[in-house]
Amino acid sequence: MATSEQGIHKAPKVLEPEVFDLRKYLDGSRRLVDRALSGFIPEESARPQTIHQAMRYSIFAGGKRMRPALCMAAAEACGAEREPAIPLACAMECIHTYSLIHDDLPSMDNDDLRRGKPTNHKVFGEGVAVLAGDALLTQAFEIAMEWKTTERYAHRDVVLEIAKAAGSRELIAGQVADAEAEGTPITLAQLKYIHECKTASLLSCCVKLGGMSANCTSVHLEALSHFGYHVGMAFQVIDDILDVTQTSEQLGKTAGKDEIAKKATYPALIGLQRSRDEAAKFTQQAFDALAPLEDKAVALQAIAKYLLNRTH
Ligand code: GRG
Repeated sequence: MATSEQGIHKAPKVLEPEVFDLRKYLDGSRRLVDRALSGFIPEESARPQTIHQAMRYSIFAGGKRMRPALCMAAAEACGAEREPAIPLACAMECIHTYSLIHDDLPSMDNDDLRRGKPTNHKVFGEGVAVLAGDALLTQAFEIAMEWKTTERYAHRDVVLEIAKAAGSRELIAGQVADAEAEGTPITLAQLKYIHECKTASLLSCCVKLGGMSANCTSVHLEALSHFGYHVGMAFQVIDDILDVTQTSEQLGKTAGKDEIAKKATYPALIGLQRSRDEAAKFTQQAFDALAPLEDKAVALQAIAKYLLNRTH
């Protein structure tokens, strides 16, 4: 019989909602990660109080916690429990939250609303918001060092993954290219590059870290990397769509900003329906990438499906 290691795989099974309770699963992941984050990030009373209040304000402002959920689900897909992946899941949520704080700054997108609350700089001032972002980025690496190494992966491997995904060739590259493209006509290929850097890299990193914390094989790591990339692309295309179709109340952040800022987005370039088709195509590619993991990837499949159909 053909095995995963030989590179011939069964197609992933189609999930039936009754066999997997995603709501319950995501609530469980959120509880695990929130409890751990609360222990990892200094208390509000720690000196100097302002910076710790600002860090905790944004990290506990009510984000969807999709990146930690994907990280932990990837660990399960490789045969481990969620728990060993928790430090890496928390580290990635810190990096994500830092990127949102900085993205909202007056010198960037200048936004007033995030996660349904006033943005960090609106509450703490611009200087503290910059520092809260910096501190969360640094905190991520401190937290990553709490992770227990496995036979195949050392701290060096996970730190390198995180640093690359958050660095000037990926996350920061996306932000720079995005800012430079504002108000200028760009091609779909250029937009795809922005989305890959700004969103898909970080999501792919989360999923790979989950696999690493389960001591996954290189075949599985490659599969997870492809899955994360395609889920990330679908996620950002859907984010573009929601900016046009939903209200600020529904999103917890200012809706319609892309059009006002003359940002290139999938709907602006190819229209809403084709954008929906593209998001569905990326999600299908994500499902296909899971084939080597066979039927252990139920949670990853369910999350990918949920992200395609999300409304906020
Ligand atoms: C270094 C000054 C400086 C800035 C860096 C890299 C960067 C700022 C910003 C990029 C961040 C960005 C807005 C990426 C887009 C990804 C995206 C759709 C984020 C929203 O993710 P959700 O919907 O948010 O998961 P929640 O709040 O639910 O966690």
